[in-house]
Amino acid sequence: MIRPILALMALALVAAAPRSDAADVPFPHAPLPYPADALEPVIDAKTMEIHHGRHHKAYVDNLNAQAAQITELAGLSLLDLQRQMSRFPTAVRNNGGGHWNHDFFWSLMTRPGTGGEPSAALAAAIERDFGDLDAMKQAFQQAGLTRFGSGWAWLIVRADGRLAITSTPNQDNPLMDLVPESERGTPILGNDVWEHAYYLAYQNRRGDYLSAWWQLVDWGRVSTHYDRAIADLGPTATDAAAK
Ligand code: MN3
Repeated sequence: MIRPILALMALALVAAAPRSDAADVPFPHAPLPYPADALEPVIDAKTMEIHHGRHHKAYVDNLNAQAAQITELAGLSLLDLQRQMSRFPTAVRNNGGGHWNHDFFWSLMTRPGTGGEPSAALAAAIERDFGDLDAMKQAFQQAGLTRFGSGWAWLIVRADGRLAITSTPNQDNPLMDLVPESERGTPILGNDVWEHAYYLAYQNRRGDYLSAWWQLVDWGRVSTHYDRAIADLGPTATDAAAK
């Protein structure tokens, strides 16, 4: 009779876990915006299923568990949480960052070769700040490649309206108020360089993953993020960047 008892215990554990797929949690876990195999062959379906369904879900479940303990956390939007992260414990930093970073990451990708090109405004800003698109890509890949251990590579709009490449460890991101000033800004593009993002298909070849990943980038989406980041800064920063 041990077997049915164990099964019942397992069911009870499942029922007690925070349900991040439910609509009534402060921080819901949205489904992927495309089928898990949509990004093949650059990112395989199995990697996407594990990455979204287990890694990302764990961040969301943990964040909701913390929101049940910390009342003021449940009242914040995910974006506002990033900007006030220094007020909260490390577990919120890791899981709240992990949730925002992955939501952002899924939204930036689309079927290989269908992501178009940067808008005229973004292309002009890339030329101004990097020389050309290839130079920006090289700098971005270098940031991802040289991030020791786990973390993210980012293309950000800085407070002065200029573009910059940064990298953050773990699940930090450039929105967080506890990230050094030199790394801070509004992300318009980001790539996950944790091994869980690429290891099944690329093993230790992070550089191959980083260079193949460009096939997935939805430049329409990145351009929209750029426009919003510039609009949020207001006309003064745009003028300063143009000089
Ligand atoms: Mn990840």
